[in-house]
Amino acid sequence: MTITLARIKRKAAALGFNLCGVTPATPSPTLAAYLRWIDQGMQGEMRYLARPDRVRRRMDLREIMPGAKTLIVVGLDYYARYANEATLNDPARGRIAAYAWGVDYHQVLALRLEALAEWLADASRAKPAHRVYVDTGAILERSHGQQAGLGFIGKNTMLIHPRRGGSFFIGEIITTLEFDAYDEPHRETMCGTCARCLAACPTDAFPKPYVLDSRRCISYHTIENRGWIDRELRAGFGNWIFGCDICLDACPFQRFAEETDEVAFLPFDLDRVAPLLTDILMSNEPSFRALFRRSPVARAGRELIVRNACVAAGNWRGEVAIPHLIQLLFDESALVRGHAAWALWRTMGLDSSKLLTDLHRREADERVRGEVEALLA
Ligand code: B12
Repeated sequence: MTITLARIKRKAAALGFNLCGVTPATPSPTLAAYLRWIDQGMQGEMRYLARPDRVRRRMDLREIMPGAKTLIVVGLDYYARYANEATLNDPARGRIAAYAWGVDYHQVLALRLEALAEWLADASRAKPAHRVYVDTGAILERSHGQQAGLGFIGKNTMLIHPRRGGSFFIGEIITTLEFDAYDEPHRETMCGTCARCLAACPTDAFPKPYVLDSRRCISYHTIENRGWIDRELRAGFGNWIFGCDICLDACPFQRFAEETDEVAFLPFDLDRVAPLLTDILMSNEPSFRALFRRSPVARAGRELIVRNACVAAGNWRGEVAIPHLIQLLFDESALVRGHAAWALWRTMGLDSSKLLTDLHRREADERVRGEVEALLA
């Protein structure tokens, strides 16, 4: 039996999805842009994005699933109003990007997409093969989303719906089922001359519109980069400790964003949104796990988040952080010791010289020694 677009959209809406579109499983029209991005190394340390097998899959979806005919792309809003801007921007707090305030979206979307795929198999009576993807798949989700009519690609590279903004997750079903009709692609872009997102980025992560250089992006560094954060970039991080919403929030279409109906994405306390930096700086493994229980932040692990909190503390320059930062000069992680040294230098200035000289004297790790030498120079 043929499934009409209206029918699958009704089912997707019944499963809680806010957007749904259907498009042929043809290669993404922005493939060339992706290949240029990889060529220029803009993926940073996210090496999986450049792996030849992953590149091949992006070029031909049948590499993922032989016989793939159709992509069903869905969007699920995560926008929530929890705290006011003053609290979110309080430099004594570490700010978490809104997409990570609730529970992990991968699970929420994947379960619903499986339910949609099951319904599709029953309703079509065709027993199509399918694959469900949320984020982790080797496909250009935003570009396929635009092709399926979900929205346009903004200069900040986000997929944006003209009447709901860009705070929605994307997921898809790749299926062997062929549809009689497909959705029209959305207009490619609606940014016009607006460039607010590009101007708002404090680390200048956009070399040009529609292109994000991960190596300068706060979101990339605070979530994906497990190594040292360039000293030159740190001051631009403000109080972000996990992800960043600046280029998204700067977009005028964000004013249309409505609070999500999805309780799973609503935070249940301020610690999931903007925890006190001192709570993070003084955390050990068990207290870190307790602080971020059931939050996607927990997956990043203590070392990474304490490193990020040191950067935020260096931007805050709050005296109450000093004892915790001094304690972190003895942390077992070199990454943490090095970033704590930077934060102390920013907070205490020359008064930190003795602490840093002592650290240099006892330090075995080359990177930490190099960091201290650069600061004292
Ligand atoms: C790697 C990755 C990141 C990296 C790199 C981001 C990037 N812009 O490339 C980092 C860690 C920085 C990141 C950050 C974020 N991410 Co992310 N990320 C991904 C992932 C896994 C792959 C993206 C990718 O392939 N990038 C390579 C670039 C080249 O491709 P692209 O982003 O699609 O960009 C396209 C446009 O630039 C377009 N293009 C190029 N030139 C031109 C010119 C014109 C005129 C036009 C119209 C288009 C155009 O072509 C490109 C190729 O399709 C996707 C999931 C997926 N599989 O797609 C999620 C995904 C893109 N991320 C998502 C989210 C929510 C975020 C954050 C908002 C999280 C946060 N708050 O911190 C930020 C947003 C930062 C930003 N502005 O992109 C969502 C986006 C949802 C949406 N509505 O757009 C996705 C789709 C995950 C999901 N399933 O929901 N992310």
